[in-house]
Amino acid sequence: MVQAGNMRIRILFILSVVFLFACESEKKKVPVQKTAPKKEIKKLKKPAFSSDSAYAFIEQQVAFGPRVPNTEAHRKAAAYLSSKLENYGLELTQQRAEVIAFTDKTLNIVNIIGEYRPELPNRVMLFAHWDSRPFADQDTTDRDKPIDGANDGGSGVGILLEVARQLQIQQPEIGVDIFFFDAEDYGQPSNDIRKRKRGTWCLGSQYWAVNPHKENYQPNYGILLDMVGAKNARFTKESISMYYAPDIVDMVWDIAARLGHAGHFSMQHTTHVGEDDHMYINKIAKIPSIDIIQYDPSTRVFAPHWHTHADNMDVIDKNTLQAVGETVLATILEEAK
Ligand code: AHN
Ligand code: ZN
Repeated sequence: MVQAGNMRIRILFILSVVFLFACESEKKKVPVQKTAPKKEIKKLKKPAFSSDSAYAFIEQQVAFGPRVPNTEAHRKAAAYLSSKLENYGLELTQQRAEVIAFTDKTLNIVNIIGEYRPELPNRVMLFAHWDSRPFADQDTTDRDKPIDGANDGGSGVGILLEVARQLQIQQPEIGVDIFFFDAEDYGQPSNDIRKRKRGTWCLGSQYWAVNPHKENYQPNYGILLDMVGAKNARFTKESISMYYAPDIVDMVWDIAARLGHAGHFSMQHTTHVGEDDHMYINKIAKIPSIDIIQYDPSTRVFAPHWHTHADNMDVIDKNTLQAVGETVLATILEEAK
C-alpha cells in the first residue's frame, strides 16, 4: 500500500516535470512562430541576356509589316529569321508546307528550326510562333486588317533570337532546338459567321508534330513563349501545361523566383485559355511542353491589346523581356549541369 502510493507520487512527479519542460519549450517556440516561416529561396546567378537586343529583334520583325502567310512581308521575315539563326551558328532547317486555313485558302507556310549542338542527346526544345494575325477581330476599328503582332508573335521570337545569340557566346554543354512555328494565329475568330471548324489554330506546329523534321526527335521537354513582352505581364500556370508537364512548370517558375522574377511568374493557376502550339507538341509529338503566356485571371483576357491594332511596339517593355529571357536561359544552363 505504502509502496503503491509512493509509486503514484513518483509517476506524478515525473509527469509534471515532463509537462513543465514541454511548456518551457512551447514558450521558447512562440516568438519564432510569430513570424511566418520564411521559405529559403536559393538565389540563382543571373545569366547574361540583353533585353536591348531582344527588343531590336522585335522591332526588325515588325518593320517588315504584318507577317501574314502568302505575303511579301512574310517571305522577307522568313529569310531574316533563317539567316539570323544561321549566323549564330545553329543548324538551319526550313520546313515548307501547304496548309488549308479555315477560309479554305491554301497557305504557304515555313517552320524555321535552328539546332544548337545537334549531336548532343541531352536537349531542350524552345518555341514561339512567328506569324502575325491577319485580322484584328478583337478591335473596334479596321477589324479586317492584319496586326503588327509585336507582342503576339514578335516577342517570343525576339527573346529566342537573343537566346540563340547568347548560346553562341556562352557555349553551354547542352543541345537546344529553337523552333519558329508558322500560321499559329490564322485561327477562326469566335465572332465568325461561318460554321465552326476545329483545329484552325497552330497550323505550323500541327504540321510539324505529324511530320517532324528528324526521326526519333525526343528532347527532355519544350518551352513555348507566347506574348512575353508586354509591360507588367503576368504569366499564370496555364492549364494545358499543368496537365501534361506540371513538374516542368514548377521547375521553370521556381527558377524565375530564384532570379527575382516572382512578380511576373505568378503562382496562380488558370483554367482553359484556348489551344496553343504546345497542345499539339504534347498531344501528337508527345514532348512534355509548357506555355509561358500572359493571362489575367481577373479580366479573363490575355491582354487588352490582344488581337487588336494596339499590339504594336508601344506595348513592348524591356523589363518583361529581361525577366523571361533570363528565366529561359537559366533553365537551359541548369539543365546543362
Ligand atoms: C486561342 O485563342 C484559341 N488560343 C490562344 C493562343 C494564341 C493566339 N496565342 C496567340 N494568339
Ligand atoms: Zn494571337
